Amino acid sequence: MNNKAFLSLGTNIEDRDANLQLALRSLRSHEEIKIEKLSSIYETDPVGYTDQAAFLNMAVQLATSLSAEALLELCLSIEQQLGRIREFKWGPRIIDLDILLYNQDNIKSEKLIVPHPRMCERAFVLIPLVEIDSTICFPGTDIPLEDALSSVQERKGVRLWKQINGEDESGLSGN
Ligand code: PH2
Ligand code: MG
Ligand code: MG
Repeated sequence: MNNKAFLSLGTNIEDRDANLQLALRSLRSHEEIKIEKLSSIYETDPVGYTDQAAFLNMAVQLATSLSAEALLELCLSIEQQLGRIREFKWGPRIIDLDILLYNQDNIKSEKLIVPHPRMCERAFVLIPLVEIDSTICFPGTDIPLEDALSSVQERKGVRLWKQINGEDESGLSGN
């Protein structure tokens, strides 16, 4: 499991908390994934298409032996398992699992772009991510993502919703 990846999870269709927990359970149960850290859960104003319900967003740090492409396939299959249908761009979704970072790799294929192309503009991505690791830099640079966050506008649209203590076992056991 010598690859380090960060995912962003998002949902704005009820039961939002249950959707996050089901996605985490699927990730956790995969043999080639170990969840290393969880952010808190944030309630966030919708970005892009604003006439929709508020999201819950969080970030997850994984160790994995899956390639980035295989991790993407897994994310898509978890989305399907939870009943995600093809909605319109930026519209409401039961669950969205996006790969933010995969090691320090820059990946551009037909299916996958890593680092996630819009991550540095999105407070709902950066705030949970920086909570997990305030030292991570944008791949190929020595620019801390914390710095990117300071220039992002919609930080006030991101509110702490459920505090989680970082380690997978502590915050979420019993769910
Ligand atoms: N995801 C989108 C579009 N807009 N807004 C918030 N607050 N959170 C999201 O996860 C989100 C969004 C498309 O993936
Ligand atoms: Mg997605
Ligand atoms: Mg997304």
